[in-house]
Amino acid sequence: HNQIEQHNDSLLTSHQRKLNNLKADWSHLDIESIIQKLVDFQIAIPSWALGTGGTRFGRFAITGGEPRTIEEKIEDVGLLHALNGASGSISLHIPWDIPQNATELKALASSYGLTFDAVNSNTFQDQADAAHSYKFGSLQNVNKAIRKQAIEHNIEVIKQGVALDSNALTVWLADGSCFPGQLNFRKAFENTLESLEEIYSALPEDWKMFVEYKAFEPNFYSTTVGDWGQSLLYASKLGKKAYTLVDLGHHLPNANIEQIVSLLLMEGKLGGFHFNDSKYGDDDLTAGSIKPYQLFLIFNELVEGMDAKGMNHAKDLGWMIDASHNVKDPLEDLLQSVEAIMLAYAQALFVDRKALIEAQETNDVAKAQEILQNTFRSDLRSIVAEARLRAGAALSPIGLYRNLSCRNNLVQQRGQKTVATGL
Ligand code: PSV
Ligand code: MN
Ligand code: MN
Repeated sequence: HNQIEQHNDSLLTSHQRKLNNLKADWSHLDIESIIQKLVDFQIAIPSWALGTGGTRFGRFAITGGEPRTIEEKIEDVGLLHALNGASGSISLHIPWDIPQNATELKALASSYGLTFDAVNSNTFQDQADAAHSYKFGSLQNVNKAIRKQAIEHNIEVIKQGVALDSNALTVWLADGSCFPGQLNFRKAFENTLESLEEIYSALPEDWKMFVEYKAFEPNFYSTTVGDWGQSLLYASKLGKKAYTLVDLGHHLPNANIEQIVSLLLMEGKLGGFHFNDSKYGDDDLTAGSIKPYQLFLIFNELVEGMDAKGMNHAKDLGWMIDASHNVKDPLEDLLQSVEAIMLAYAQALFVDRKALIEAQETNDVAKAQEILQNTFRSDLRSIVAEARLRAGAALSPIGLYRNLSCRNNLVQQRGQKTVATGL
């Protein structure tokens, strides 16, 4: 903490100057309440993004000091949270993560100010000790015994999550087909729904189930939860605890994600996000690295829609990152993702809503565009930095991470050739 204070002191004068200019330019806004919203906003870090990433063509180790255990993954997220004050939870993927002593893990997490976000089940890979293979799908499988195995795994994940005080299960299925004729779409849907119903009935009262959709990969002819329409269909049939989860990389090219978000919110069925960015497919690149304007437009709909419904921005949806790459230090990569998400949120909070509604009501198209682009093109980084400062975090998270040689320290502690569990 001393190190954070020293770091902040060294940047304070320049920070203050930028912030004051910004406040003067935007004096019509309630800046204090915007800063408070940014302080409250937390984004969950995926446990699987902390170590070696890769593609189906290969995996390259990170620069060393990779977390080997859940405990070390929690330490890494604790470090991120200390630096940016906005990464207050970790999302586990089971069985890539095998939480053994929930009481100890909770104590460790809370010593870093962390909680456990949604737990993820995994029926897209075969486990060494499993009786059945998921080669032809899990919850959709034509074989009831295989469906049962997948259902039981999900129920086990819920139990693990309950012990960790998590309150949501994310179900992403690789289920689908590779070739025409392989699958009866209706039966696959019905089997999947029936399986999800069994999982749903094992959810505690205050839990949510997130049904994540994806248009393609690993199946390339059909995916059984392939788009937001199918996810919404499952979630609607399941009941009020089931929601659609939007992963930004899971759409067909050029999909209007902001419109999807707006309508899911309208229906009360938007559960949350897996943030990442992409140029081609499910690239899982750093959030905001390719299409920052799209990220802003999504947040613009989120703020508009959540305010219309009186929702709490920080608490009422699941905010998660699902991005990882291995040409960067994963911790720096995650700091960049969180920063991009916070910035897009800040930009959306700065939009002149009243003027936008007026422009929309009078079909003043150019004005509407001006309003959105005006905030998007304004440099709001100092507002996000101010939120970090108030949260006791660093004005420049990556700057401090580098100054303190955090990666080197991890290599010293853990060794050069450590390999994280998981993908
Ligand atoms: C699938 O592409 C996905 O987005 C799901 O969320 C999985 O759980 C995650 O990636 C695993 O990498
Ligand atoms: Mn995802
Ligand atoms: Mn994905």
